[in-house]
Amino acid sequence: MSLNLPPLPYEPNALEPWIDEATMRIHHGKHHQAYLDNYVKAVAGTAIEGQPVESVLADLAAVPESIRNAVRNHGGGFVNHNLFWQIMGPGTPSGPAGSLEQAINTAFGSFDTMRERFNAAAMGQFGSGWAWLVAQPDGKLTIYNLPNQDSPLSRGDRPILGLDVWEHAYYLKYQNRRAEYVNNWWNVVNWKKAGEIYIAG
Ligand code: MN3
Repeated sequence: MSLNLPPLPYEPNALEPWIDEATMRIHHGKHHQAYLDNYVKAVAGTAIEGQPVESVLADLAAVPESIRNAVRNHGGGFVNHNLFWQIMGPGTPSGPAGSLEQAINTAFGSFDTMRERFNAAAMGQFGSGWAWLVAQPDGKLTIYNLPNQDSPLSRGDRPILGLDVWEHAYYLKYQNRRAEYVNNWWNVVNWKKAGEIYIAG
């Protein structure tokens, strides 16, 4: 099995003005590509080469210790960004619908509360990492942040929404203004796709 960088599902300028074209090009073409290249390099010739990256991340303890950190960082970076591009899009509906909306109301009381808690997770991540809305094994939603490229899959959870708060995700446009980036990001969340990912679980 060979791994390829999935193309962006829209043009690199499609998320303007919220996420700028230059950031999208570098983020996808350089950063995401580098996670993939480094993952492929790390697993080459090992027992986990050819396994789905998601399954590998779901059982890091089974990964040989000599490459475990590389797999966690670069494999995580690869699948996290695969999701990130998908759950964004231009001209998307402004909020969740259907079962995802119901699950959000059940877990958080309201969409607004969910969004506040997600923003707090994104702002509370010290240094590089991600904010996550995940489905736990029982289907219930929860929110947390994880450092670096750690994947919710490694905790047994299924990511529904993830927001990259590494500086490479926003620094060209927003510099140190992470809060502005986080708030603006909601304008490009693809709720249709997020709903499909939730249901597919
Ligand atoms: Mn990134």
